[in-house]
Amino acid sequence: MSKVALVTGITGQDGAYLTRLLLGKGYTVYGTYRRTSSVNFWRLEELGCDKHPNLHLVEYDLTDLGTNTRLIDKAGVTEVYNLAAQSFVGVSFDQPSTTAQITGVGALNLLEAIRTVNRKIRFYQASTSEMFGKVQAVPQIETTPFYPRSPYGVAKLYAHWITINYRESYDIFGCSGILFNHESPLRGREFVTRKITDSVAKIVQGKLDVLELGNIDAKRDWGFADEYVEGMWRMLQADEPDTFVLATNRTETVRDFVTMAFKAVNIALVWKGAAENETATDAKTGKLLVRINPKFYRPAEVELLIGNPAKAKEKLGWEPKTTLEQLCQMMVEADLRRNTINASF
Ligand code: NDP
Ligand code: GDR
Repeated sequence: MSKVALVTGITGQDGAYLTRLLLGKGYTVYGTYRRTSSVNFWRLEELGCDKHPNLHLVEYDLTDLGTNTRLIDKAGVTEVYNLAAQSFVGVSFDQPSTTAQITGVGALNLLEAIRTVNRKIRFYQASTSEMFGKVQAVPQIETTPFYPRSPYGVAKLYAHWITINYRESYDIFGCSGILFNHESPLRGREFVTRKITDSVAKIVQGKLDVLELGNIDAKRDWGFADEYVEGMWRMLQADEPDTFVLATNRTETVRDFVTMAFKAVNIALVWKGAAENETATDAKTGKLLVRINPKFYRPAEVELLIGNPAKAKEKLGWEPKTTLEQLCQMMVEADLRRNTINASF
C-alpha cells in the first residue's frame, strides 16, 4: 500500500528536505502552508520538488482544530510530521501567546485529529534541544532533565509531553525527536548561522560593512538538516514509538562559527575586547568586520547545548556525517552564489 505523509510547515527548512526525502521514497506528500499575501516556496523550488506530481500543497493553519481533522480525514494520511511552529526563539519573547498556540497547542490539535479520525496514523513531533535550556547535565540525552529558557522552549515542552501522553493514553504511535540545531543553505536568515554566512558573502561582495551579533559565547551543537530529516523518517519506521535525541556530540561557540565562516573566504580574524565591546577585524587589513549589538541579546539565554545521539545510532542506525566545517563551507558558498545573482532568499 502506498504511503501518504502529511508534512506541516513545508515552507520551512526541514519541510523542504523531508519532502524531497519522502517523494524519493515513493510517498504521496500533502504539505501545508499558511495563507499569506506572499507565500514562498523557494526552498522546494531549490530542491527541485515543487512540481512533483505526488506533492500536494494545501492551505492550513495549525491552530485550527477543524482544519486538522478534515485534512487528515480527507487525504488518507498514514504518517504525520509536525514541523510547523513559530520556531524563532528570539521572537517567542515578544509573542509568547502566539508561540504557545502554534508551537504548543498546535501539536495537540493534530494529535486530537488523529485520535478522532484514525489512531493507526503515525505521528512525529519536532521537539528541540531548547527544552534542555539551562544546563542540568552534559552531554544531553533523552533522560536529561528539562529546564526551558524561553516561551518557545516551554511551548515545545508541552508539545513533547502531550505526544508522550497520547502515546500512553490512546496507544497512538507518537514519536518525539529531540533535535539539536541543524542548519543548511536553506536555513532562514534570522537564525545565527545563516545570518553569519549570508553576511560574510555580502561583506566579500562589498554589500555590507559590518556583521552585528548578540551573545557570541553561546555554544551550540550544529548538524546538517538534510541528515536530520532522515532521522525523523526512521523514527516513524521503527517497531515502537519512542523519543530520540539527534545531535553531533560536538559543540562550538557562535564566535567559532563566525571565525570558520570568514576562513571559508580566506579571511583570518583578530578578536579583541570582551562582552559588548568585543570586535573582530581582518588580520591583513585591520578593517572592522564584526561587532556586538546588545539588541540581539535575549532576556534569558541557553548557554550550552551538546547532545549524545547514541540511542538513535543504536536503535535507528542514524548518525551524522557532515562536519561543521563542511556545513559552514556549503552555506557560505550557497550565499556567495545567491548574492551574485541577487536572489531574494
Ligand atoms: P522553519 O522556521 O524553517 O519552518 C517553520 C514552518 O512552520 C514554516 O513552514 C512556517 O510557515 C510554519 N508555520 C508557522 N506557523 C504556522 C501556523 N500557525 N500554521 C501552520 N504552519 C505554520 O523551521 P525549521 O524547518 O528549521 O524547523 C522545523 C521544526 O523543527 C520546527 O517546529 C522547529 O521548531 C523544530 N526544530 C528545529 C530545529 C532546527 O535547528 N532547525 C531544531 C529542533 C527543532 P511560514 O513559512 O508561513 O512561516
Ligand atoms: P536557537 O538558534 O536559538 O539555538 O534556536 P539561533 O540561531 O537563533 O541562535 C543560536 C545562538 O546564537 C545566539 N546569537 C544570535 N542568534 C540570532 N538569531 N541572531 C543573532 O544576531 C545572534 N547573536 C548571537 C543566540 O542568542 C543563540 O544563543 C534554533 C531554532 O531553530 C529553534 O527552532 C530550534 O528549536 C533550536 O535551534 C534547536
